[in-house]
Amino acid sequence: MRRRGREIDRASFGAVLVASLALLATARASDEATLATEHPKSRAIPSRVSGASTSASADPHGAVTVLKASNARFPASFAFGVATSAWQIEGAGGKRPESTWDAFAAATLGRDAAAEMRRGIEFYERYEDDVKMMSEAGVKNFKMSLSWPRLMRADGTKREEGFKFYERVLGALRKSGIEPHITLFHWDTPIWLCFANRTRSSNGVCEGAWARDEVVEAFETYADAVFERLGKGVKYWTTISEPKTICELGYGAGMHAPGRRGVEEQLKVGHNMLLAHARAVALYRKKYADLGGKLSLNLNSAWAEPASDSMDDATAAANAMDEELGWFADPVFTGDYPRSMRSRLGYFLPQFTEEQKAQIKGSVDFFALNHYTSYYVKHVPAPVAASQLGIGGKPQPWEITLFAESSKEPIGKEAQSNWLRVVPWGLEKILLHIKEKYDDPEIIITENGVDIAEKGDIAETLDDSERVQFIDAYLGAARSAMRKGAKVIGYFYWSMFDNIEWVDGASKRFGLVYIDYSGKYGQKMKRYPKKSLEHYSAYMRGEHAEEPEEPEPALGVARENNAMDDMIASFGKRSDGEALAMRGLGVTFACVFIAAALAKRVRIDIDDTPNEHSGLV
Ligand code: GBH
Repeated sequence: MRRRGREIDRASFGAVLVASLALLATARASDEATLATEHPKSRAIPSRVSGASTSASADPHGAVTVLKASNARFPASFAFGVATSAWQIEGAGGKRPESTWDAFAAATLGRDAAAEMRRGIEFYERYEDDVKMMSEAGVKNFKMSLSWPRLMRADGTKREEGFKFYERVLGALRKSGIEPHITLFHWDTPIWLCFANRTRSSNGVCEGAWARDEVVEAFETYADAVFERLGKGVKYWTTISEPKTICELGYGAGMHAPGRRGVEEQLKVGHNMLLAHARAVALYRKKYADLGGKLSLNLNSAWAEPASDSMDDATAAANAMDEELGWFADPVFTGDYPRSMRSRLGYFLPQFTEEQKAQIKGSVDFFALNHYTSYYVKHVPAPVAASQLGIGGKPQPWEITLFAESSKEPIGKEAQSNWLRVVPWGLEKILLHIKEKYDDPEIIITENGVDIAEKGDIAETLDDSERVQFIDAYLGAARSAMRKGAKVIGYFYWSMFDNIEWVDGASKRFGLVYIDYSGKYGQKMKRYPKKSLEHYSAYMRGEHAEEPEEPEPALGVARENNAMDDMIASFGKRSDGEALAMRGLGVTFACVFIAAALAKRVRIDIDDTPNEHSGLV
């Protein structure tokens, strides 16, 4: 009888275990719904042509699934925030001296337009109300940049008025329990950096700014002043926002300030930015380590998807990722530019000295990614005629061309800006690419957002369901990458407010909050929350946070004994193993309990020596 009792015990245990595992698997499957059903199935991108060591595998874990937004749950520690930048919101209040953007706007758009842009959204005057609005919306993390010309004079002295302003802003944020994430430089170069002797030349044309070597030291002096005066209590810093955009548009294509055009110069500018970044980080680590902040630089990159299954397109896409992301990410992680860039750009690409390499390598504490969109990449043999360039296509000597359309279909729905296609699965792919290629760093998505054109009246514009869907879909994609092992620790929506969208001025609207630019002076700039603010607030308030883990029942089973974890983990994908194992362990304990209870009851029916099997488990 005793024997029979034991057999039933085992059978019950097995049955309950199998049933529980099946339930567990079903629960997981229902978490994941394919939101973007028509994304191309993943294609592996081979190693770079020139034979650099790591391969840029697009998706090492098979097809991309995007977690359905309503189901997306984030770890309680995940940082949700909103982003802005100084020139786009502050305005020139406080007698802010001129930056290259003020001069460029005046030169290209005319004085009236430039004067409007110099008002920003009047954050300088209205910051208290704006911080209050953020606080009420549940904002816990605020990414802002500092205006370099507001803080430093040409002779290297500090502008007190500027520092006082940011002290007030940081004070207001602190009082509201909002964590500041500060970017030292988001495109608004002091105008004095344009000129050799730091005074304006007679024709006023910018003679270099970031192309001039002295910028590196000027940036270090600026960073030093900021760390010293504003560094206390600031835990997250980035030095330079989107060096690639500044190089390509400001110094390559001449479409952004300071409006210069030159292939060689843009590479030189990128080089100086890397040197300036590394110097600022080294300075912080040496002089301000006790402040305990983490530093990085914001790298923007689209995801480059091969336009076809051909080897040529796959290679072109891998090269495109080297230029989109590797141009700046490779140096800060490995100490030098991607080999594919070196082999194709040759002497155009400057060299680092060994000492510089050592300083640049490892100069980030986390990966700060700005990501908005994805493109198809087709192989186009150089030289490329300007007319052949797709959206985002690059001038000579790049052979990479990015296309918003494949031969058959657009890669995603077009936003208000034609460069921005809504492609949530691209975010998952780029996060996994970063994990694979840059040794699994912690990643903060420091910008992601969408612009939507103004509709008939304000009420209609405020009803921005497309933005709500965008946020859910992109966050779902981020969560999906996290489930596959990417260490994403934060996400910032760009932007909290509609703002001055560089050359496009007030016309492009990325905000969670609508700014009314119309009306008479004195009545303008009123703030109206959009539907998306309320929606995103739920994330920021923690309503999408995962339930805390159940405490383990005290059964005297040592946690290190994880053979069962392994077995259960093997039911999921390898990279999901750890998360699964944690849940699996809980289920296992439950199974064991149920099995023990069942066994006990059965045994009582068939055998009346109840205490004999008490050592079952
Ligand atoms: C962000 O960059 C900026 O950091 C932010 O200031 C800005 O408000 C936000 O974009 C929205 O535009 O004109 O076809 O050559 C995002 C990365 C890189 C996207 C340059 C647009 C230009 C495409 N940007 N890109 S095109």
